[in-house]
Amino acid sequence: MPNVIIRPDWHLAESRVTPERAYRDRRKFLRELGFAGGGLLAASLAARDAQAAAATKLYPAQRNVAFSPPDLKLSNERVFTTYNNFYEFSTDKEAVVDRVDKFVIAPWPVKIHGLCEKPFTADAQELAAEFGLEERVYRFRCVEAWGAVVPWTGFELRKLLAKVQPKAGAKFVKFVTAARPDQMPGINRLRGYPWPYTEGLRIEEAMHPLTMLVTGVYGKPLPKQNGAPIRVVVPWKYGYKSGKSLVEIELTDQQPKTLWETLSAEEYPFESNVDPAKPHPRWSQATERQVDTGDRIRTLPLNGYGAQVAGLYKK
Ligand SMILES: Nc1nc2c(c(=O)[nH]1)N[C@H]1C(S)=C(S)[C@@H](COP(=O)(O)O)O[C@H]1N2
Ligand SMILES: [Mo]
Repeated sequence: MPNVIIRPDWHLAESRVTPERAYRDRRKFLRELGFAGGGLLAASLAARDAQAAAATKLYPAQRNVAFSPPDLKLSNERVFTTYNNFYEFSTDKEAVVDRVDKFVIAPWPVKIHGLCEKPFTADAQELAAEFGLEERVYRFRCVEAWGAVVPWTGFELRKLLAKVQPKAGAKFVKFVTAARPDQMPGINRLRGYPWPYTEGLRIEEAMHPLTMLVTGVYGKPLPKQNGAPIRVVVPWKYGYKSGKSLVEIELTDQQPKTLWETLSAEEYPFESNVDPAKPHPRWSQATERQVDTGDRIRTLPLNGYGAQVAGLYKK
């Protein structure tokens, strides 16, 4: 090995590739978490390690009791985190966890753009540090008639939207998730699917305080199979609205075409609020099987969040 350091193309000073403000915020973030030092940032790989280490300091986050009903009993962590719908890896829920090894989740730039005054791009870790994390215990209801009670760690999406300042014409928020055939073996098996997995909300739904960007679960950073490093969670809608491993959030004036709506609009319409009175074309939605105990419980309208969100749907 010749004793020369070859700088790869990507080795640019961070201050040259990152908008100045984002760069300063990141320095502040690392300093606050005890990873001070300009030299560290210049060495981007070291900074990355530091970020990963710093990230774990953000967990567990304090539980927000106002958003965590005391009567909800958490689903078993091992069961919930190994029973996954993540078709980019596998359609077999119990196999997803064994197929995520090659999935690289850091660094992870997320682009927030579209019809807004202040678009920006920031790493998922920086977003977690900037907006602050809290834990909330939410019900989770998959369209396939299973459910769980999950302690998510994250922050309200509306905080991020406020930062980019949506323009008046912004009526919808589109979520785009990672699609990397080399790291996600399920994509090659479902070639006919309109990848990337995309989802969307009306802007009023996205701005609702219940809608979270989630970076952790069960008091730890999100495991890859649950959508690391950042996903959205919309607890009153069927689980597929909660896109995993987000790379882009776009404000738009058009209702986004979602992956599931494109595949089967009658079965998976855009709105998709949990509704026990409205059966899926192929099965009832009146009850749900709890994923860990196997107990069958009655499904609640708007998944039990009617008091908070019914106002969004007044005609
Ligand atoms: N990118 C992506 N996001 C996704 C999915 C997916 O296949 N790919 N599945 C959805 C469905 S159907 C459900 S029920 C939830 C499952 O999330 P969990 O594995 O964390 O329980 O993720 C949703 N988000
Ligand atoms: Mo689902």
